[in-house]
This record gives sequence, C-alpha cells and structure tokens, in this order.
Amino acid sequence: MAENILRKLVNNSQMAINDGVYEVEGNLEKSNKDFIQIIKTSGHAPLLTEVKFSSPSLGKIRTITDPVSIASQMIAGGSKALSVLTQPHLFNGSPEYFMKVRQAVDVPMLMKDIMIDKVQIDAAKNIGADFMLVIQSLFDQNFLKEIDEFIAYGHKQGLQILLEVHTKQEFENALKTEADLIGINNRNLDTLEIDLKTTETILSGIDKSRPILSESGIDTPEDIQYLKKCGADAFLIGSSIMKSDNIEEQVKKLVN
Ligand code: IGP
Repeated sequence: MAENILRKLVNNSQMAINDGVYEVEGNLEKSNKDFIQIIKTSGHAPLLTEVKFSSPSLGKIRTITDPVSIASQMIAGGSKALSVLTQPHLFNGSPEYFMKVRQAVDVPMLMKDIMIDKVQIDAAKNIGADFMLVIQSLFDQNFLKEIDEFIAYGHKQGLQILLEVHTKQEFENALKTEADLIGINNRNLDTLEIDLKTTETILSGIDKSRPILSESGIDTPEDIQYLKKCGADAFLIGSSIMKSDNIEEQVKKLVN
C-alpha cells in the first residue's frame, strides 16, 4: 500500500533515534573538496557511488565486509564522491561505517539516511559528512514540517543539502528552497518501482537552475548516456556496483 513504505522508513529513523544510533562521539573533519564544484568543473558527469549492504527493495545486496575496502575500490575506479548509508534498519548502515570511511578517504561524502530530526543533522556534522539527504515528499506528504528551517539548520552545521524529488511538482517545490543539489530519484519510495524515465519526465522543458543528480536504478553505461542526454549532471549509483564481484572494474565501466 502506497505511503506505507515511506511511513515505515520514517518510523525506522525514529526507532534509530530512540535507540541512540546518532549519538556519536566524534568530531571528524569533512573533506576539503566540494562536490558541487566538481560537478561544475569536471567537464563530464561525475559519479557518487554508494556503500550499501542491504535495501528495502533488494534485501541483502552484499555480505557486510570492511566498508573502507569497498570505498577505496570505488575511488580507484574513478568515483568522485561517496554516499554511505547510516540507517541501520533495512539498509544495514551505521554512523560507525561512515566514520571509518571518512577517516580513510578525502572525497566529499554524503550521509545517506532518512533524515527526520535535527539530531541526525548534528550527527552528520560530527561524523564529517559534506552533505546530507533531505526528501521533499516527507514535507509534501506532511510527515514533516518546515523544510526551509530543516535545510537552514543543515547549512548552519556546514552541510550542503541534496534535496531528493520524484515528481515534477516536488521538483518545482524543491526549486523554491535553498538546496544545493537536486536529486531525482528514479525509484518511487511509495512502491519501490524504478523507472529511469522519471529523470527525463521531470527535466523535460525545464530551465535548469541547479545541478541535478540522477539517482537509483543505474546499471549500465547506456543508462548513463541516456540520463546525461536528459540533462543529469551527476549520478548516484549503489546496488549495481555493490552487487559486483569487482567493484573497481564496475565503477570504471560506468565512469563516462
Ligand atoms: C542508490 P541504487 O538503485 O543504485 O542502489 O540506488 C540510491 O539512489 C538509493 O539508495 C536511494 C535511497 C534514497 C535510499 C536514493 N534515495 C532514499 C534510501 C532513501
């Protein structure tokens, strides 16, 4: 049933907050590189690759191993930034994995979680995240209020904001905010269905005023070429790389 998945994700975050998952001891530095600048200056659309061991749609993606080794292979393959899941429920992530990777690499890092509370934003700063995810539909569907305040709090903590949308209406709402980067999620978070055409539909006829990240369901170099033609400036790729036996080679194939 629609909405239930989103509700479940929100409830999971609340459980993790109640369990003290985000009360991290740490004062890690973020990277000295800026992903938005990388997008603007790299001349080709960079990859943001995701360390994710499980997901609601696929269940177990990869046996949990050292996240640092995975992150290093991604960077060796040409990934310009990393996303690390910190949500324990359904995604098997943790702030500890994030910190381990943070201490080992110097690329910009996204704290990937269902962000619903300032406690998580404080954690993002403490674990050395460069940017954090905000999901527009949580506000548009009234799970949360005051998106501008939420984003402003992130900015105050020195974080850039990736604001994720899935429909044209959400995209238009997103443009009214101070988000730094807009992510178009090709996966519908109500049904978990993937359709790369989501990026095409949302970007058609749009005068792009913000960098666009196309997210989810990206498997092949052809997918990347198609999404680039639609106007995407960068790509967030998790599962297709995490499933691979040779992470470095898989990233190389997708680097355009
Ligand atoms: C990565 P994929 O299909 O390559 O594993 O997708 C990323 O886009 C996905 O993990 C994601 C996500 C989210 C997860 C995008 N938005 C919001 C949890 C919550």
